[in-house]
Amino acid sequence: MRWQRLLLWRFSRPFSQQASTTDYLTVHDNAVARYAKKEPRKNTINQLIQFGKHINEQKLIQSARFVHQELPVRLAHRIIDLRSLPYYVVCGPIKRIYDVYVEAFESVRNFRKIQDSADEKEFTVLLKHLVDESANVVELLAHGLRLALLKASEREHLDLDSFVDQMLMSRIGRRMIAEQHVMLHESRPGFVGVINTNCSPRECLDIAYQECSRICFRQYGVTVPVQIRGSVSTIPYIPYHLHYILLELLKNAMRAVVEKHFFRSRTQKDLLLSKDSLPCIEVLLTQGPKQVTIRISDQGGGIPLDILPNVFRYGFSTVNRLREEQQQQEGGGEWDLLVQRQSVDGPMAGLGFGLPLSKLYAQYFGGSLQLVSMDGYGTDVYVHLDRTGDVLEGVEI
Ligand code: ADP
Ligand code: K
Ligand code: MG
Repeated sequence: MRWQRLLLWRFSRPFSQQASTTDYLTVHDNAVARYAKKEPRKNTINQLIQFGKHINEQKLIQSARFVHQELPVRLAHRIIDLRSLPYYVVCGPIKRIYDVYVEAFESVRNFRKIQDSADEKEFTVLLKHLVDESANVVELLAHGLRLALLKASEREHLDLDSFVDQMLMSRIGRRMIAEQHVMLHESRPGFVGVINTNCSPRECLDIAYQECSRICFRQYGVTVPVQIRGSVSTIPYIPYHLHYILLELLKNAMRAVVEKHFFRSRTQKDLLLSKDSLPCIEVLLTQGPKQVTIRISDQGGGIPLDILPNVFRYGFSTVNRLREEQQQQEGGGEWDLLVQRQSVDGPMAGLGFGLPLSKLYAQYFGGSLQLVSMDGYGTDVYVHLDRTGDVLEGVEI
């Protein structure tokens, strides 16, 4: 039975339609094995800035050559990882990710040697295409994980967290090197590729707050005020990494505050009262010689002790649980109506990737993320970011 499944798994790979012979698979397998033996070449933010500062044709060709060699190495490790998963995990959405990776691996690997500007331009088009193709990998992973965990409950204890950690850490890196090359073509003031040489945590916070307020208002019909204290200097950083972290943390904080202080009030009168008296989310910005720290404190009631060990697990969310609890209670009134508006895949919460993925983004360039819950009162999250730009990129390739 097992070998039949393995055969099915092997022969259902893409390209098997184009060359449905074992020859193709052997060539492909050998290539994956060969690339997976190579070590990745990591960079620091400062090295990337240094390289891309005064960009010219020759440097673009050099950059393209780097990506041309580096992407298949990083992809090969993940392809091997995906193959080591149990068969029932790799069907459905995770199989689609596997196909995307194999296709990316083959198309980059088979791209001709980059010798001149024409090659470089064509390669850049391919990179843009690959970045677009992989845009929904996180959603696929979340979906695949849910299905796998459902199936696994009947079979065995399945812990995919470190696998997902590696997948996503590697993805952050691959995206970064691909987009860095693509964006080196565009000159934006203050930017070298995707890196903002003077990225302002305060500005990122303002932007994330505005976006979060919009999402929160759409979801609950109310937003939570934020009070910001302290100031920090700018850092060389990739703004979308910081944006992801701040948006996810603010969403979590706002959701907790709204659910504790707003929806728990039962009557219309209470609702109107509590709308204006929601406790602020407090953000503190500080810096030391090597790090910038952002602390986000909310008074959303903290995290119950039985839930706390799970919050950094991929796919873990209390969104469903709340809905179930609510359905058990009679006459939820306004609360019922508003909870119904909250879709599981909605942007406010529910995917269960916010905390663990924010932590990965923080760690990618040498930072960290810690959560401290004060049960019954609120939650503090500390984000530490390197401000030197001298830390090598992520631990996983
Ligand atoms: P999601 O927000 O999609 O549920 P996250 O990974 O962002 O996934 O968070 C996981 C869970 O941790 C949340 O569902 C919530 O129960 C809990 N949590 C996270 N941040 C807070 C917070 N600031 N206050 C209370 N609970 C929180
Ligand atoms: K989670
Ligand atoms: Mg969240």
